[in-house]
Amino acid sequence: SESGHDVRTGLDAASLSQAVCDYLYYFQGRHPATASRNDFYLATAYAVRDRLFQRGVQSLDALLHRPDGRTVAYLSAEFLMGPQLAANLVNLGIHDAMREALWRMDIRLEDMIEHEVEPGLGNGGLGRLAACYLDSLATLEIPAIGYGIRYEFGIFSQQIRDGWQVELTDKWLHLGYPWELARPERAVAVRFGGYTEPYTDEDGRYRVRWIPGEIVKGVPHDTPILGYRVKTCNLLRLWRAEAVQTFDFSAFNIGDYARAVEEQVTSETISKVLYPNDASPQGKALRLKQQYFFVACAIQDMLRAHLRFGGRPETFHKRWAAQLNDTHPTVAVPELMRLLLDDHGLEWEEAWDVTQKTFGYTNHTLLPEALETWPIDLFGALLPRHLEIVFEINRRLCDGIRRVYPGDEDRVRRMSLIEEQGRRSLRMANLACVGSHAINGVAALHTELLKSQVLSDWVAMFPERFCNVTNGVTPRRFVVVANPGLSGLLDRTTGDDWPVHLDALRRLEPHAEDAEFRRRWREVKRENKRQLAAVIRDRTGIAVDPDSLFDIQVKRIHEYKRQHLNVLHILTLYRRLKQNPDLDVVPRTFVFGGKAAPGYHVAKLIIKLITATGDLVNDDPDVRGRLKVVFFPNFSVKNGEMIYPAADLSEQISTAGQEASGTGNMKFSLNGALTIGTLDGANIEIRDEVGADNFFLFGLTADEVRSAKAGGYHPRGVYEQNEELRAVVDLIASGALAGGDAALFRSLVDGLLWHDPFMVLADYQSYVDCQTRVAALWRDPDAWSRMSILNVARMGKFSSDRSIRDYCERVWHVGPLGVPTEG
Ligand code: DL6
Repeated sequence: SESGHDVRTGLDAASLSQAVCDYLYYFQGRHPATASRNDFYLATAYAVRDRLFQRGVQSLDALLHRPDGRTVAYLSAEFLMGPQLAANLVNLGIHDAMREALWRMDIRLEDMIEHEVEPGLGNGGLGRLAACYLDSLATLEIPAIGYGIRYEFGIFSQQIRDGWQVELTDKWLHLGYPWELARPERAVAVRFGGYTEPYTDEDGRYRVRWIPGEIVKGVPHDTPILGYRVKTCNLLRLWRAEAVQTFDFSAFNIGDYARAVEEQVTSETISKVLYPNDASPQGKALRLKQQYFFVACAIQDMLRAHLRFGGRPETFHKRWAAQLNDTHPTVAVPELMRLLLDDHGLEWEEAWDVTQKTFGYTNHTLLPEALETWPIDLFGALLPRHLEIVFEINRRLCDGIRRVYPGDEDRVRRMSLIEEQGRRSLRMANLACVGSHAINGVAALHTELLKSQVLSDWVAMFPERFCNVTNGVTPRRFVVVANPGLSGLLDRTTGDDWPVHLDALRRLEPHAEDAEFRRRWREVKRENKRQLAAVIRDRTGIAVDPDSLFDIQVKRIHEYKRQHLNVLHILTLYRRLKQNPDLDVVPRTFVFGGKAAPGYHVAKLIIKLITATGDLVNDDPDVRGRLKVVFFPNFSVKNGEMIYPAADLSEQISTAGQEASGTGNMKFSLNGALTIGTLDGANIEIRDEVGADNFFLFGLTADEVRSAKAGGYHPRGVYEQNEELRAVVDLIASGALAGGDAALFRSLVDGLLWHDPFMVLADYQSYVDCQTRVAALWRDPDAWSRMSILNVARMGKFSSDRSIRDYCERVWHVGPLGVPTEG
């Protein structure tokens, strides 16, 4: 109310202003006159959080009153949530009210938003997808909890020094993280190591108990996840590892202070840091400990809730639908079995039925190095009881295979949960497949390749388990929050329901023919580019022209994503200009961003190649500023929100068959960028939707890549037969980009010439030709805008709301639960 009484719940500027003031005074002990920017940011966040928790309590209450529905548990080692303030204001519908509230205190909301540090608890696509899905689950009013790890240090923060990536520790908790609430009273115990022993229970049944060697406490930290303009507020519950006994007084009393805190230090190590590898897991014991830690916490939490509300162990699956986000949480399968068998006394068949009905498994990559395996000795030492259960699952699985395929021992070997070659190891993807009732890939092509290649044996035996769910992204964060200019224009043109009915953007189509509308469309883009140019100037010192074509590739740095193919094109243009400085080229700003795994040398060298290309090109007098190459440091969700809206051209140029889906491709297109891309991942479906005429396609197909490789691909031959390619590769090899040091990029060049596993040279000419078509279209601004408008108009399919509806229907069999208005 205007009187300011609704200090915890009011949504008007007066209440909000009062709430922020109260927090400053009574929670932080600050006077507005002396409060720092961080003080104001925290007070603002707390005021918003009150309104979230109010809805969270109501949502839980609604759930309690209808205890028969299923709740989704999204199990994920990564959640890349991004900044929370602006997104929560938008979802609450109080962005303007809060701006006004702060303005009354002489504070700019933009400064608060800018000040926020994001929790980088993920590497890339997989973690960000989990965050988009939480947003959609809440928006669709589906009861859900995201379970994961509260890493003290998330993904490293990236600096560029002398053109190289330098990793700094991420300090997201440094100034306090106001969005979460620790719930120490909800802590659970997690056991590791030790041994098992058989015993006979009072009914004379054979049972097993696990005597652990170590016990760690998992403390939940809850972040409320509010849907867009609905009352449903779900939870992200991240677990922090702590010592059970934080202080060993017996050790302390005899003066051994160091040993007294030792247990605490080792326990807390579990949730200390996110492994910064995007697609190739390190077989580190600590990583397995992390995986079991959060999964054990989650399953205990789920089982506790189920039993508390009157459920029985054998109906667990009727309450919970649990999704395995890749294989990282797969130890949940033997963990649920263990609890049902050992703690609740179910028979094997019954426990297995419950387990399979509970889990679904999403695969996110075909890269062979990403298929997780754990050495049996390591797994058994850490989880001795789980290993026994895995062996029994495997025994039954192999028996089943032999029944269906008598004599086919090769098949048994391939499908076995245990890899017997070399160091015996446990194949997590096979465990996920056998333990789940549903298995899905993340785009149509990816699912097809999974079915025909990596998991073909599983398809043959369990065809009914397989389905596709193409990824999606949340239009709230990636358009409403990130691109207010475009959002306003869309609201005015199509009505304001598109953030929750993205198909409504189809209404834009007729406006593509309206010259005045196209002019306004360009104005929005131009303003976004102007803003990005200012930030680029600020962070890199490079001046770029907002009127040039912004050609952008932001994503993890990986050979299969082929940032170096992009560089070959840039150097091609550069050489043409050197040969003829008067050549009429389209002025372009090439922006790259993305992190390389710290141990991935080639990826780090590619970053150096990009920055070296910038050094060569940016100030060359012959170029006359027409080409600029920028490496935007520390790509993150927050930086992405600035970058996607400013793009003209989206680079989605992975080798066909390699990118499972991609989601950046969707974020760009939704913000009006045109895509240059291969027939890979979700690019294929994007092109199907926007129309082949509105998509710049190049390169080999996945089939062609396979046959080219089977037929003996000779990249050296491609190089020798293409004069321009040869000149560009020679330029890199010459040391001209490395101050004359011909050795610097030698390994990269040799890799391309002699192996080129990702077909960079094979796709070079097709890519360069396609870029020529891009340039030609750019010269016709009306044609470009028309295409850009049609791209946005036809992106409805790629809302994560659609993906979540698909999961609900095909995998989880759950429906929405509305929260009553009065609660
Ligand atoms: O499904 C989300 C995302 C896809 O869009 C990307 O194509 C894919 O590379 C990514 N995978 C990972 C690494 N996964 N593992 N394991 O992030 O998933």
